[in-house]
Amino acid sequence: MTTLASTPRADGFHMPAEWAPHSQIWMIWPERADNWRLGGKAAQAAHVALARAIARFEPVTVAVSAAQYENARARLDVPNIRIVEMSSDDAWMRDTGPTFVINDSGEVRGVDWTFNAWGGFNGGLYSPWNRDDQVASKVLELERYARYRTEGFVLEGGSIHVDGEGTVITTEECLLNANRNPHLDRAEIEALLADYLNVSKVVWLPHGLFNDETDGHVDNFCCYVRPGEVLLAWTDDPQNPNYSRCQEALQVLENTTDAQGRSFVVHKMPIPGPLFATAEECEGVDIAAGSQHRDPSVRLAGSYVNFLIVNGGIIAPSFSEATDDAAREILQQVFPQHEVVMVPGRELLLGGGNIHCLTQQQPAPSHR
Ligand code: KQY
Repeated sequence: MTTLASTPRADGFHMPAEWAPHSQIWMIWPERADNWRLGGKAAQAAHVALARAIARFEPVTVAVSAAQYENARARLDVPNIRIVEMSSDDAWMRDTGPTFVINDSGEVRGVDWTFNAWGGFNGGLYSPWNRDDQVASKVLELERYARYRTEGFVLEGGSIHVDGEGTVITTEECLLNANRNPHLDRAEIEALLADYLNVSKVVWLPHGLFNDETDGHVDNFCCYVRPGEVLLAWTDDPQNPNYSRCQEALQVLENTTDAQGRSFVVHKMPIPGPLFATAEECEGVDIAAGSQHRDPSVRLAGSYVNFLIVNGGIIAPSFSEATDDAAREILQQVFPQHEVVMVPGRELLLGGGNIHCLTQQQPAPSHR
């Protein structure tokens, strides 16, 4: 595999928006018993439903351990789904997989960010994480794509959203957190985002969603629906712990412009819940040193914003909540050309994230 010493920006590559055409979606089979209850069995069933929903629109590759290979292969026996054997520490392909970049000739490469399990030994979610940190490199090797490695610069794919036209949205809570890159200040981080995503404007939201396990990933809180338009998780309830987070994000978005000088149009998406794990659900998660303790009193960071755009479709989580119908209507309204498909998201949420966190889109190379 070729690892390049230059940067995407220097080489004329940029991260395309999620709505640009894909060649496939990457996922990882969940089996970590100290994260997914009942040895991962409930989450595996949810993954099967998710992968099958995506495969209606585009090919899916699911990375799976040797131990689970036969099981995953049998349960995902669908023509559009490829299974490859790959080691990992958990299933969060958004954060451990590559961020794909493309140039004007349609050539694709990948950025392999340094990964530290969402905070290393300062609030990270598990240890070790070396196999997760190898996932991006393995994906790029399978695809024969050249790799840019940001050795020492920690970033997860769920902490950024781009419009493909020069703007990235992220959160201060995550990227400026001392448990990611304490050796870098805001300006230095902006410079690295400019180099590796090829953006010229960074929009900093102060926080992500309350109690998100990732220190406020933007992909659970605010996302692009098209250039200049975003969907923001929203509550009007001052008692909701997200109230001030929503207000301050809206303030930022209403008082800034993007790389092209556009003001933002902000669509509001209701936050479901409050959602909590049951005592039984918590009981089903293995206890292990260094892993998160599960507690039924801890509010889950459920969000409809954690959806994936696929070729012609929107794959969004449902939570069996009264807000599910409104969420579907909003998604259909902001994506009138896409078919909105909702899949059950509760089991995914119990593991600490949702559909966007668990998937990574690979842009289609264009042959000009
Ligand atoms: O991107 C994400 N939401 C990953 C969260 C990891 C949670 C592990 N319990």
